[in-house]
Amino acid sequence: MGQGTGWAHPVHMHGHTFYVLKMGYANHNNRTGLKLEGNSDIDCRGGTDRANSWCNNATWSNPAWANGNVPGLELLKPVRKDTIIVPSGGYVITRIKADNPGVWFLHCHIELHANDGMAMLINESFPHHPSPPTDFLIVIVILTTNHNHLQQQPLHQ
Ligand SMILES: [Cu+2]
Repeated sequence: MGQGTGWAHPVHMHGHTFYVLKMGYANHNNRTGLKLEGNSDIDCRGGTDRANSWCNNATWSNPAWANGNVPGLELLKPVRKDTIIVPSGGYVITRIKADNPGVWFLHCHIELHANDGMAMLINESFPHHPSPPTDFLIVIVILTTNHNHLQQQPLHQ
């Protein structure tokens, strides 16, 4: 959406399969197939108009859709997947049954995108994680591209 539009993203989730409840697509020219604008269900916000926004603060255009009150959800026979193509200028609504404790990676399967930050961890196991020891050593790894090597800096808390 917005400035970042142009790519579809094969988003993959570890630890689960998910149910696809709804997909929204960009508006296209029916004759040429060219994309005209992103799906109007999404408000990119971010203090700028849609064309100049990176859509990093998105919400539903219709505030009545908040809290899962989205019309048109397929709740009876949703498709089950572990990867889905999120269309350029569109969106996908999924849900999981949180019955597999762990910290699960959710990411774009285009490696460049995942490395650029299109990835997150979903923690469904907070109650199962012990506290770290008080003398736990934290190591920060800094990857430098100009010298093509790793630097490690130990950091004590
Ligand atoms: Cu991607």
